[in-house]
Amino acid sequence: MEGLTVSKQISVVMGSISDWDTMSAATEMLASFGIKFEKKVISAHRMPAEMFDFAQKSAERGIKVIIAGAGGAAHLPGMIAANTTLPVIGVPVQSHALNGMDSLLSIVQMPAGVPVATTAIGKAGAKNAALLAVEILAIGQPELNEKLQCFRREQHAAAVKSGDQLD
Ligand code: RP5
Repeated sequence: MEGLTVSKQISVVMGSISDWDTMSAATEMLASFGIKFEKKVISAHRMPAEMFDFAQKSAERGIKVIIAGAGGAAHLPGMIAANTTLPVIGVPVQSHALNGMDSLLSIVQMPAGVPVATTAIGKAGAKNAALLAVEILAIGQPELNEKLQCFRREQHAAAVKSGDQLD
């Protein structure tokens, strides 16, 4: 029913289906906050026309934040950022050849003027990308902000309780 539809606010894109094992950590985190998201494989090198189209049309589709994961010569986050002013969060996927250092440096070393917020390599980075996206959405959304506060409280309690294992 029109008017009740909540459009997808976050787009999670990855350079290859081989990135899904990492990027699913981001979508699981978004789902835990009840965030509507879309997920896509868009390769900067194998699907360049689709990548440009995606980047240029995301804002008008209602997307608020783009999470882009890629490995190796990881140009996807930077090239998306070059074609939109939406916030782009880049996730370096752990590559086989160089353990993700190639991915990290490809994503983080953006020239001044075209930012990509780069997270850690691998699943921790994918989770944090989702949390960063939620934090951006939560600005001016008290209910979502309260969910973030609750997440931090639970994380704190779990960390404190983990010390019991030392007894
Ligand atoms: C990148 O190349 C992808 O992001 C992926 O991490 C890497 C390898 O892709 P596949 O050869 O596994 O499809 O574009």
